[in-house]
Formats: sequence, structure tokens, C-alpha cells
Amino acid sequence: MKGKVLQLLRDHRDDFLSGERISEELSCSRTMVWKYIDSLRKEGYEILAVSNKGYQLKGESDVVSVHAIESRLIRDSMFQHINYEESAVSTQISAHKLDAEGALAGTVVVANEQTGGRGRLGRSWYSPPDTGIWMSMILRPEVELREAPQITLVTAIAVVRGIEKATDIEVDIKWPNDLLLCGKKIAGILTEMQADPDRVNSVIVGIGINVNQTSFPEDVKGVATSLSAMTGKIYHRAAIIAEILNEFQWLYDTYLTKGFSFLKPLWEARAVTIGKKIIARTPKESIEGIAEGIDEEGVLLLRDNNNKLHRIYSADIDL
Ligand code: BT5
Repeated sequence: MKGKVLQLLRDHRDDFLSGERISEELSCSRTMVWKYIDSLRKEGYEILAVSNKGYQLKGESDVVSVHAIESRLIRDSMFQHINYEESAVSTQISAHKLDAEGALAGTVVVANEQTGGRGRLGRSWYSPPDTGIWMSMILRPEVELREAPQITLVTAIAVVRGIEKATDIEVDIKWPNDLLLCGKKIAGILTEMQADPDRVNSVIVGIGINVNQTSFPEDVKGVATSLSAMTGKIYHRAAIIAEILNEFQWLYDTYLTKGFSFLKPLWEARAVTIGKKIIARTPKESIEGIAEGIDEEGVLLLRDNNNKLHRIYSADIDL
């Protein structure tokens, strides 16, 4: 309900909205409207109240909460269950737990901080409080096991587009799971699966984005950046999250109905890896060559210095 009050205020940003009108629209008492307004104010929303006119939303600070996100989602959003945690060990762990308990597809976990955020292959992900986006989505796609990594690529397109819609900042994709701003890592995606030998039961997609950080610890300082570090502005994490979820919905729908090849041009338009000399490091070997592109399935095609073409399913890429 609080989310709906917020949505109404946001829709009428340029004028005042009377308490009576809000109570009519939401079928609740004037006292309840006042309570919601009061509670929104306590969260940091600047809401002006003028007698005989009503309420007006003047400013929003960077508040992340369930209703700050829900109030920005499209009407028929597939993300009906947003869970917010002030501090999580890892939203992936929380999401796996919810998944095991039978959570619906489209359940999302968002945390303000992660104390044990994780990257791929047991690496850690620096996730300080109040500044970044740390979230995981539970999906149950009907795809084959070998196709599931494509969901990382679909997510990368959604994150790039969502960030651009919310902030006007264009970020690049580095195959398979990195997003870069001016060559430095601004976001990472971690796709984990629960699967039987022949079928995928669920896919948990973790997204970490550096938004308002101004400094980083020694070990990631050289490779990481944030939106704020680049522009000096403070961004609304909830607005970015909602734009990403809204973008993800149609991209995911297109992916499930038409296949990854349909989205490939969108991915390629933002990929920095393609046509470049790269080194692909897999647990087995390092291959140096030119990244020719990705195939219809999202597999990286790498031509080595002896003109041999390699199909790379997963690797760390050095540009
Ligand atoms: C990733 O792994 O890039 C996937 C990161 C996914 C994080 C999200 S946050 C929400 C969800 N819950 C989780 O616990 N995880 C997901 P990888 O490609 O392995 O990159 C990891 C490497 O990135 C580390 O070894 C560091 O070098 C670097 N790194 C760590 N924290 C970073 C940060 N905040 N920003 C940029 N780089 C970072």
C-alpha cells in the first residue's frame, strides 16, 4: 500500500494530490494515508504538505525498500515477490534457500549489504552497505542445461539497458559476465543452477552493481569503478533495480519464446570483447587470439594465433 501511495505521488509530481483523492484511489481512510505519508517521510522521502492542497513529492533520497522498487515496476511485472534484507551473507544464498522452500519464479532478493558476497569460482564480491545493488532473481526457465549460460548474456543486456534508462550512462559488456565503464568493472553477474541431469529446475541469477561507492579496498581498487566514481553524482538504487527488472522481463520473454539468437544483435551492440585480441583463461588452459564473436548459442568464438577456432563456454577474459 505504501508503494501505491508513493506511485500516486510520483505520477503527480508536478501538482498536489489531496489526502481525500489518495484515500479514494486506494480505498483506505484518510488516517491511513497520513500514516503512509509519515512512514515514507521517515524513510527519507521529502513530501510537502500544504493545507487545502494536499501532498507533493519533492525529493527522493537513495532509499532501497520493497515498495521503492515495486512502485516503479511495470503493471504486469513477473517480479511479484521482492524480499529485502538489510544485511545478507549473500543474496545468492538467500535465494537458493527460498528456491528450496518452493519460492515462485520471479522472486527477487535485494540486500543493502552482503557480508559474504560471492563471485564465480569461489571468488569474493565486495558488497559494502548503502551504496551498491546486490540482488538475486529466482527463475524457472524451460531450457536445456547447455542453454542456461545464455541467461547470463540476457541479464547483461537487461542490466546495461536498465542502467542507461535510469542514469543515461552507457556501460559495456565483457563476455560472459562483466560490465565495464571506461574499461573498469562496474558490475558482475553470477548465474547458478539447480538441475537434474536432464533438466534445469531453477536458475538463480545474481547481479552486483557498484552505484554510489567513492572508494574501494586495495584488492579491487585497480579493477573496479562505480557510477558515482565516474560522474560525481548520487544515483537511486531502487530506480536502477526497477528499470533492470522491467527490461529483463521483455528480454527474458523474448529469449524463452524466440531463442537467444533473436537477442544476439542487442548483446553484440554493447560488447567490447568482439574483434579484439584477448586471452581466455579457463581452469585448464589460457588461449590467446582474436574474439571473433559469439555464436547463436552465446558461446565465444576465439581464433588463436595458429588460426584454430576455439569454442569457449566459460572463461575469464583479459583484454
Ligand atoms: C562476478 O564474479 O563478477 C559475479 C559477481 C556477482 C555479485 C552478485 S551481488 C548479488 C549476488 N550475491 C552474491 O553473493 N553474488 C551476486 P567474477 O567474474 O568471479 O568476479 C569476481 C572478481 O571481481 C573478484 O575476484 C574481484 O577481483 C572483483 N571484484 C570483487 N568485488 C568487486 C566489486 N564490488 N566491483 C568490481 N569488481 C569486484
